[in-house]
Amino acid sequence: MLSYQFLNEKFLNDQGVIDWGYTEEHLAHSYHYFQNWVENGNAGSLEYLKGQKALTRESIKNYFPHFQSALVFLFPYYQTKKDLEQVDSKLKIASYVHGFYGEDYHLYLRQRLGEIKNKILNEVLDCEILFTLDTQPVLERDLAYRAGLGWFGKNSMLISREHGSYFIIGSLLLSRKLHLGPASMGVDHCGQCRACIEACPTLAITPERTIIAQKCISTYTIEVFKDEKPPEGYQNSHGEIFGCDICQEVCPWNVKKLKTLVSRKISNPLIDFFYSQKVEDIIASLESMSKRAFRKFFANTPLERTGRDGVLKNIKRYLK
Ligand code: B12
Ligand code: SF4
Ligand code: SF4
Repeated sequence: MLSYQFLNEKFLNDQGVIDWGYTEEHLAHSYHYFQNWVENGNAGSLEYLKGQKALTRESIKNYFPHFQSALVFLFPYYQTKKDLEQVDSKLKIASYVHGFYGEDYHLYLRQRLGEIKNKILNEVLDCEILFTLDTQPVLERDLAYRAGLGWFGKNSMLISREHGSYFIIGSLLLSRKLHLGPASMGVDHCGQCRACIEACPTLAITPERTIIAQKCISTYTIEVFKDEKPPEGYQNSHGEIFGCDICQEVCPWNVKKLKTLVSRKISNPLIDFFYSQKVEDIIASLESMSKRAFRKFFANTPLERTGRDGVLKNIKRYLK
């Protein structure tokens, strides 16, 4: 891990950071892949990635005109993935959902980034700092690539040789340079491997290292709220009813990482609800819950996004 004056390893570990990098480049290296992806219709129903919003992603300066440098942090959830190996269930919820104590990572990691931001502001005066964590118009995998944190895998994940791909990328954008020097870009370590392409049940992975969003189980189970037909092949999945980890599970870089970890007992309300009841009982519990009660029970978890009907839709469509 890099170390820089006040951003030392101990402080960053306390914030849940496993690795971090620095870049002063505002232009995305892979913007043309993104542009082609949108033009070819592969964004599907993800309207927030199209039109003017797509153009913004070319340069961070379109979002933050005073941009001078970025600190990019990796927040891992691989320990949770390891812990979930002990859980035997017919239905699966993607591991990032449980990775931050079951709390929505947008809320949880925003606070962690806030702590890091405060630390910087105590040391560097006259600095404006914005954060980017998923929902801002920034190509975050590209930003992490520019900061030297990994390469773009064939499954389109940003992969680190040391840590695999089970991490969330969160960044701070600064109006000042910290002069940490240029990062060395990640080199492709996929080689001849095609494990992710072959494992994807809905054939959503393209030869251009991108995903056809409308075929991806993650889109269907998290972003599609109405009871639409699922992508072909969904029934051949492993019961993914919220997000999907399949193309990461088979990746040798994650397999290697998980082998270095020891699994622990894991518990949170989501796990207790979905992994310790029979599927019929889960459906019955959800059907007897009002939408309001669902929102209360799953408050601040990622499941609030789809609501009760969205989760029920996914379970029923999978079982059909
Ligand atoms: C929209 C979105 C989705 C969509 C579309 C995903 C996709 N692959 O396009 C859906 C809903 C399907 C999705 C699913 C998931 N997502 Co998502 N998602 C996003 C979001 C908001 C935008 C991504 C985007 O712009 N996609 C369009 C494609 C074209 O761009 P891209 O994904 O950045 O891919 C780049 C590379 O593929 C590269 N590239 C493409 N071809 C080539 C070829 C070569 C040779 C090279 C060098 C580069 C290259 O160029 C692209 C543009 O920079 C980002 C957050 C953000 N603001 O960036 C999170 C993000 C990508 N998601 C994330 C996560 C964790 C997930 C899931 C694992 C969640 C889950 N378990 O269900 C899955 C993974 C599915 C997958 N294999 O990608 C993380 C990824 C972390 C990582 N290690 O890479 C991000 C970065 C959020 C975050 N802040 O951590 N996601
Ligand atoms: S997340 Fe699942 S459906 Fe989407 S590309 Fe990966 S394996 Fe395929
Ligand atoms: S499974 Fe293989 S091809 Fe796919 S991202 Fe991992 S190393 Fe690359």
